[in-house]
Amino acid sequence: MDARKNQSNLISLETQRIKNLVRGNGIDLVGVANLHQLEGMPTGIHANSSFIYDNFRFAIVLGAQLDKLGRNASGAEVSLFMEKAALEVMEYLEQKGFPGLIIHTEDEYDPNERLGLLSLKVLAKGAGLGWQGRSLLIISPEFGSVHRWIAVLTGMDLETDVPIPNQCGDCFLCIDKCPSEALTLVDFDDHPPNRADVLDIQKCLGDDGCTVCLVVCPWAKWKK
Ligand code: B12
Ligand code: SF4
Ligand code: SF4
Repeated sequence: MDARKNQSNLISLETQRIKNLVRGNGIDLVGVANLHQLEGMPTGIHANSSFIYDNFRFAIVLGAQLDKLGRNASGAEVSLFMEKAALEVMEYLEQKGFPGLIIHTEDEYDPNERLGLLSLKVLAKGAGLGWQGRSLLIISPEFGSVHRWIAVLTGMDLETDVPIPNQCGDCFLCIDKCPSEALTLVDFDDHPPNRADVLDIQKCLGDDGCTVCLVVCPWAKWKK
């Protein structure tokens, strides 16, 4: 009994240490998701993604508010800032004997289907950092949609966070304001069955810098 309690205290302590390390690097949001509860999520690796689930059990998800480096900072600068914080987590995990794997902010593993190695939105949602809005973006209570995600996968035992229920309510602004009608209204609580039912990736102007669905969200909070 005592051994089990000690083990659970140790897991709690390690989780707090990692979260403090992340926050100490100026990252706004951090949470932990259990990868095995998310098995089956869409991934850019079609052949065999079992190496992910065989080697890693948890995802430490980091979120940075978009204008935290100032209004003039570019997306690339915010990504670099996040990469540095993620690398420090990797270093900590490696010192403890656990290799890590970073899911980078913008990497695409299937550029035709437009899929990342894992969806950072699924990971952020699993880590209790926000819900998947009607725009498919993750909406956090702290900043709404205006943040960027990065994640570090690990085999180290960690305490997981609790997912947040959807709070879009009667709002449909992202769908109404999308300039290219790329978004379709689909009724879902946790997530829609298919991305294509909600978002037409051919019509979306995200590659050209469109952020309308992100900025119109009433939950969006800018720092300055
Ligand atoms: C490729 C890509 C795009 C493509 C495709 C978009 C898409 N929604 O997939 C295009 C070019 C269209 C695009 C556009 C934009 N993007 Co983009 N994009 C990506 C990228 C690199 C991969 C996305 C991916 O793999 N999607 C997989 C799809 C299938 O998953 P999904 O959208 O999460 O939704 C499905 C699943 O999540 C599923 N699901 C949810 N939970 C669960 C749980 C289980 C168990 C299962 C089985 C399924 C499931 O439900 C959905 C339907 O199936 C990510 C980075 C990353 N690695 O995640 C950034 C990312 C998603 N993009 C982002 C942003 C901000 C944008 C834009 C605003 C453009 C911009 N100027 O920045 C627009 C917004 C468009 C929109 N409304 O979604 C941010 C989102 C931040 C946030 N607040 O959530 C990300 C995370 C980049 C980052 N590091 O911050 N993007
Ligand atoms: S990024 Fe622009 S075009 Fe794409 S879904 Fe959002 S509002 Fe529509
Ligand atoms: S704009 Fe409204 S419907 Fe869209 S994600 Fe934000 S709260 Fe949800």
